[in-house]
Amino acid sequence: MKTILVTGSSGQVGSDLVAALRKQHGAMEVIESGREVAEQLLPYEMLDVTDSQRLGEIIEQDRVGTIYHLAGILSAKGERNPHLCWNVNVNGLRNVLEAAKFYQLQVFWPSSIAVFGANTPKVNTPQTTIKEPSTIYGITKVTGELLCQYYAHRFGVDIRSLRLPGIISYNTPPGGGTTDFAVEIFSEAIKKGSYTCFVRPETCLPMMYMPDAIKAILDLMRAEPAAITVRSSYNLAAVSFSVAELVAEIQKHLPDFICHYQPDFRQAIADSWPSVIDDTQARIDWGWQHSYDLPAIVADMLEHLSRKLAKEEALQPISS
Ligand code: AKB
Repeated sequence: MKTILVTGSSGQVGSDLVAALRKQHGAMEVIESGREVAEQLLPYEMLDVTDSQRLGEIIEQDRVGTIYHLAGILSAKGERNPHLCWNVNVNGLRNVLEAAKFYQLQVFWPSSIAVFGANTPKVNTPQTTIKEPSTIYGITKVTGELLCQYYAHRFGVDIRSLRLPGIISYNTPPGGGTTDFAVEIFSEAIKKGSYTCFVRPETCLPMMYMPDAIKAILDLMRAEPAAITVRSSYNLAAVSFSVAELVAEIQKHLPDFICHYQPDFRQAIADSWPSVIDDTQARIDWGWQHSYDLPAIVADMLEHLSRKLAKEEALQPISS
């Protein structure tokens, strides 16, 4: 039987996706990979995705049949280090696509709403529209989408992709995105009762709860190849809300919660992205449907995160 390799498996989406894949396929069939030396009981490989030789070795040695290629640098971190962002996001993806062509692998790769820019329609952003991103991250995602489409059409690689919105979750924090505020706000609300947000209250972006994101990835990968009419990347949507709306929803549970605002360079990135995405094509082609709206996300996040933070606090050593 062929195994599944997940790159960037310790990241926000990776950690939840690995758990879902292991439940579905068995713990030993899913191989995590990353750059950290990890003490692991379950299959784990050290991998820098820019190293094509190492990638090939893992594919051969572990009989890999599918790659979920999640390793990448997000928007805010990318602006701090554009060279690293290009190298990891574009050269890493190209290595995966070359390997997929050679070993006939199925591939999932996340694109992002960051492919859009200031000239894109902001509301009901269509599947096919202007893509002129202002960030290096967005540029790597547009390049990646074109590479995916090229490898699918020219070489028959079964590559599937989604333009992910901001993902909200409680297991693993996001690392270096513009939408990170929509995750950080929850732990700060519980721990401190206040949060200083790096974008303005009226900033409205497309968002999705992690269980919906995992369902979308698994549904897309299970769909019949003939149903996949988009080989660049599908628009994918669930909910859109402003920071002020998120704050108001949190205050229904924590009435004393206060949000302060101190916009930084991430405001310009958020302002360049759409606020509502049209994902009709995904709904038609492979039956995409989301489950969580804003009230459901907030209630579930606060419940799980409160439990997690209480457990972490109980495990803290008592200082003398
Ligand atoms: C980011 O903020 O960089 C990501 C994304 C929307 O791609 N969460």
